[in-house]
Amino acid sequence: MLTDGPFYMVPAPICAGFIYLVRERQGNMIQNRILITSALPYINGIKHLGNLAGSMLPADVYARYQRARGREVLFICATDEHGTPAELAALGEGLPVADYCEKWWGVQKKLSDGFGLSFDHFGRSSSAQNRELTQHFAKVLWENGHIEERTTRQVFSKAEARFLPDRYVIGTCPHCGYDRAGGDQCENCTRVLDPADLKSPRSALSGSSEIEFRDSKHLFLKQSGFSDELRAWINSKVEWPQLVSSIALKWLDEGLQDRGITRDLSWGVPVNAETWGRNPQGQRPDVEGLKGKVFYVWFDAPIEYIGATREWAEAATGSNARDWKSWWVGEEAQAKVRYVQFMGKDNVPFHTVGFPVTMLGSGEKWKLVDQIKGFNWLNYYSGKFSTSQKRGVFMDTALEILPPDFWRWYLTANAPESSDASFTWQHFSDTVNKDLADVLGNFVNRTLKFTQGKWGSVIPEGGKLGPKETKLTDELERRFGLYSAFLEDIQLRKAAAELRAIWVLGNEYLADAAPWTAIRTDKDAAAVSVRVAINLIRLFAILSSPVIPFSAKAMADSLGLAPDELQWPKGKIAGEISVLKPGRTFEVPPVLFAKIPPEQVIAWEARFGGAPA
Ligand code: B3M
Ligand code: ZN
Repeated sequence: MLTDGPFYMVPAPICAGFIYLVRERQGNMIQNRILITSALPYINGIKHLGNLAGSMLPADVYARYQRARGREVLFICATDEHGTPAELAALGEGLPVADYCEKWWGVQKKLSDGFGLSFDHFGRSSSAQNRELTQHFAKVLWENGHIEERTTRQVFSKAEARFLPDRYVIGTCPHCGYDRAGGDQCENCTRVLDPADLKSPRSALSGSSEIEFRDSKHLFLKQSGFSDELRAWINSKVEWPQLVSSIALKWLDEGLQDRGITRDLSWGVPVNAETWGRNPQGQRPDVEGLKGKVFYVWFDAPIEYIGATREWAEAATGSNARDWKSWWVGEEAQAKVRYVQFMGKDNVPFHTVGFPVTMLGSGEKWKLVDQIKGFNWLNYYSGKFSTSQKRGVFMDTALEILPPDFWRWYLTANAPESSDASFTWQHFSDTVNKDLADVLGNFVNRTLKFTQGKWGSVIPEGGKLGPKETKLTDELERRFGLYSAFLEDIQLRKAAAELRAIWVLGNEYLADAAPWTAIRTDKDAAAVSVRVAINLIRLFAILSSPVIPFSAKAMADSLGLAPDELQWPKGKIAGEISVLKPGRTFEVPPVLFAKIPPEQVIAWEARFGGAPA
């Protein structure tokens, strides 16, 4: 089913059967460079497991898989640093906002390393590269006539003596009636809003409804003119998950609104209208009126995907020189790059409308996204994880209490793909105890311990492969095909289920071959089965590496595997069970996955709060 060539077939399960989609082709071109971006975590504070599960982790699993397949991958992430929340959080910590961002970038970088998130670059949206790109896009959009100046009424809070950014105005959503809708977006119905749309507006900072609208000059991106082009583009993306296309199309169906892209703030990318030329109507921008404004955080944040690529390229020197443009712009990028984005569902509109309009309106050949993997919410029990209320498990505490692979496994196997998912401590411990400790860990440890006890730390010789092994490799072949196909198609729950089923095959094989019994009567038969089982450990290390890279490495290290012995299977799986030959030594690793005892679950429930009352 899968081939190593540039074309491969992806089974997409529909009803009872499969349809096969051919990937990596666009026209006659082969897209064999894979650009992967994860939604950019906002700078303020430590991200919770829901953030991790809905963008960074799945993007990492996919990046690791694609690298394992030998494809050229560029995996980009960054902190999203502009906007009022950063300003306010910095104020709260008594730090200048630039220092605040520097500090929290460091914290987030360390945590993402701790989880094994294998970004090629983890950048910062406040970088010089992003500033320059953002200003470039604004200039060409203006000169092409896609940006318009408008005098808008802005919310001014008398109590705070400042303009209030959109999301710090809350009120009742005009569409669904939710009474805590933000001035930028209603979190209940996901519609994008303008503060002026809200009924009964008030300040989210002080609660004061003593607010007034004042005139202020702002720039608007004329998205409405792109409706038809966007609709045709979205409709051409037959492989987008339904969650993503339906959100994208809902926006178009409601009629695209032009979007304000500047703010009355001090922290952000400055609007430098003095460098802009005339628009098609021959007008110059109102340089005076735009002085002191910055671009809206959602205008510069997606541009940071490009900015971070440039940061990555410019960090390399000499013979390591890297080129960012070939990933992002021009004929080569269009032809050879497959661009995949990962994000939570609330971020979809900005990636299917705002960012594409920025790129298309530039008139330059920027690379648009090919596939968007959107996620539903991971809830904590039946409520939301909440950064502001500190509800749920956060990336730092998660790593303090357990190794990263426990989280990586659970969050992949329970990815909130087709609907929202819920984290509970009981479900978490049941999952990792069963899948990781009982199935995988147990297989590795008992295989190596038994072998060591009978033959020493050496793969034994003797015996021949027979029908048991044929049955095993036939089943492995089938499951391996499905596993690869689900990873290719970014269906993570299904991929994890196949990986677990592959581990189970190892245990079933051992139970069937029962070397501990066979050894009494037929030492050769016992030798064959432990040799095969040790080869399965190697295969499991390779196949598990996208999801649980740390444990995969521990398994590989116990067998002393060299990089060329850790290649993703290319030919028939049958060949994979005889790679490690008799005479080769190994070490028994320390217990790979310690079980979580029931009393620990109770203790964590008490510490982190269980079901909301
Ligand atoms: N920073 C996610 C959020 O804060 C946002 C993603 C930006 S992706 C360009 O909701
Ligand atoms: Zn609403």
